[in-house]
Amino acid sequence: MITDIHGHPVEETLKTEGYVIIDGLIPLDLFDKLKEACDRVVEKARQGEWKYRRLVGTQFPPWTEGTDVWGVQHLMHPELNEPVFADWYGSAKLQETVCQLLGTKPEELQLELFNLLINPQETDFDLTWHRDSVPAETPEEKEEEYLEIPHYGTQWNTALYEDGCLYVVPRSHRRVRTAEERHITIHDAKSHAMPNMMKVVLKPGQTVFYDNNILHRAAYECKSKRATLHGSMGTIEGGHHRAATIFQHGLDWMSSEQFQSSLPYSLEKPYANLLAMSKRAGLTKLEAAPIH
Ligand SMILES: O=C(O)CCC(=O)C(=O)O
Ligand SMILES: [Fe+2]
Repeated sequence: MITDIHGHPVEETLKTEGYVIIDGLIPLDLFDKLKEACDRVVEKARQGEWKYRRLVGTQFPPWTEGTDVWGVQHLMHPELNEPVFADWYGSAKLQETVCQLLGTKPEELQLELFNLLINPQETDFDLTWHRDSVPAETPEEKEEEYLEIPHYGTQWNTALYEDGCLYVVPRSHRRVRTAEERHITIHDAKSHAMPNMMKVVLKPGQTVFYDNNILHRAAYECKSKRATLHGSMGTIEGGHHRAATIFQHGLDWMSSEQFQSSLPYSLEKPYANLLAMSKRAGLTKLEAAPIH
């Protein structure tokens, strides 16, 4: 059984708190290789050689404006030619953790997003308080409805260097916003005074899984090096809603033979499950419109 840093079963903490911190999901022999691969892809993204990147000034996809980079997208893209990313994304303990969190079996896992969050170079950059799949302006009744939709997936941040960028409001993931939270998310979205906010500090090698509907924001500082692996995996039960969340990131490059043949054995079934989700959603490409 996988437990969190306090010795509790991970799925229980995630369910009650909306986030859970776990040690040791990077095998020791991969740690340095991941750091080196990150340095290379960060350099390519900053040089503009890698065009799939998140740019300062824009929070949600698509990222078309700006030059300073805060994230590198699509780490498993065959053109990046860094197989260590898929090796880790498909590694045994990570898969076991995701299975335990989702209450599912390895053959039912779905391959999804794998990106990198980094420090910008020119200016600090704050993301606004948000829930990933509920826009701030959503009226209360709709918000309640959206929060009931099961995710059929989970997402995580794994820090390669100490990371104190993420702030969350514990236990906010399944209830509608209070009047004050609602006001902040709409009118003062970069507030540093959100009631009950908590800074999530990860030591190198620690992972936080968080419900993507927990109220959260991030503060990106150009002075402290950040290279935090940011991934998600789902289960075969994900429906149209999951498809919209995942495919808004533009994953059509994953339909290539080259990508398929680059995957380790442990990701073959999760990959087939991703393709099956896009078919069920009636998509002809692994792409969908932005949610925000
Ligand atoms: O930078 C982070 O840790 C969080 C990023 C985030 O909230 C997002 O990409 O939606
Ligand atoms: Fe987010």
